[in-house]
Amino acid sequence: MRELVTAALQMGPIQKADSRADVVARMIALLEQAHQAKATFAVFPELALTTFFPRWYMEDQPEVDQWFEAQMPGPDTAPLFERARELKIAISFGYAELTAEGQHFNTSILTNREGEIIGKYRKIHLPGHSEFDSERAFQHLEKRYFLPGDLGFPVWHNLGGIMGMLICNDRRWPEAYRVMGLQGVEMVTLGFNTPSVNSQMGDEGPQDRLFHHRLSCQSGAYQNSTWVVAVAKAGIEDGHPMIGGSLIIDPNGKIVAETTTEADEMIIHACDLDACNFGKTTIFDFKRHRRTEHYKLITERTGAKPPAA
Ligand code: CDT
Repeated sequence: MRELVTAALQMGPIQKADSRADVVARMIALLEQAHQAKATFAVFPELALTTFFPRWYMEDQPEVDQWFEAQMPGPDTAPLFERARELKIAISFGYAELTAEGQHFNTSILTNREGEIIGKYRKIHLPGHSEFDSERAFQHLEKRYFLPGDLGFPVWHNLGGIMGMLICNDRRWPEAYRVMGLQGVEMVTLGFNTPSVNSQMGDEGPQDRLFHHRLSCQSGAYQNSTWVVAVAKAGIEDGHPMIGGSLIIDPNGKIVAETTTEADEMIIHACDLDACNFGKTTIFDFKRHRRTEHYKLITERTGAKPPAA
């Protein structure tokens, strides 16, 4: 048994006017709750430090850059790292990263229990669009503000297991889990900000959005025999609702914990990383069963192309 007591720390809405200091104080309060419940690993959402700013169309680069962190930890986030180090809780959270070279990424980091950053992932599947789209009920401008991640899908030894990260829309792409599955991943963390309504199809509301979210995360877990810890930023940000439904999913694809609110809320589970072994050595023993000679199109072709009639 390799038990990792893991807390998914869902965050309620962050309004445009909320300061980083206010948000970090909320994150520390959640971390204290996780510590009380004996967690040694705590996972926060995508873009945990700010409102989901890609819903706002901006043309002025300094205005855009105010949502980004040029340093991690920086002056605003240092207290979070400090408290995590004192409590000996490893953490993972998402933020908008501005590099020294001026590149912008939607990023997530992973620390050890000493508060040192040991892993970084930059979101690869950026959803949405790059120009103002008057056809949509609201904007989703991730392709405007971020570059696609350039670090691949790495995994890291941490906390006695093998860990990887995805960010939000990545969870809908089976290739993302599989690349980590092929490196033996045992726990995938992912933060998300998912609007409660499809901006291009008003009939698709929160129940459908939650259904697709669970479907994507549960199948990723099952098909790679890994734990998945999916954590929302939820609730209404400046009039824009987002789903909750933070999940801890076991390597069989079953949900073992799920949030019930759209506010700051903790769910926790003692995840036995050895529970990954059965699937990895039987039905999803990749070495024995995968037929890579038939998978070439996966990397050779991006868009679907039906055969000639
Ligand atoms: N943050 C993020 O990736 N959200 C997307 C919304 C997709 S609709 C443009 C998601 O997959 O939940």
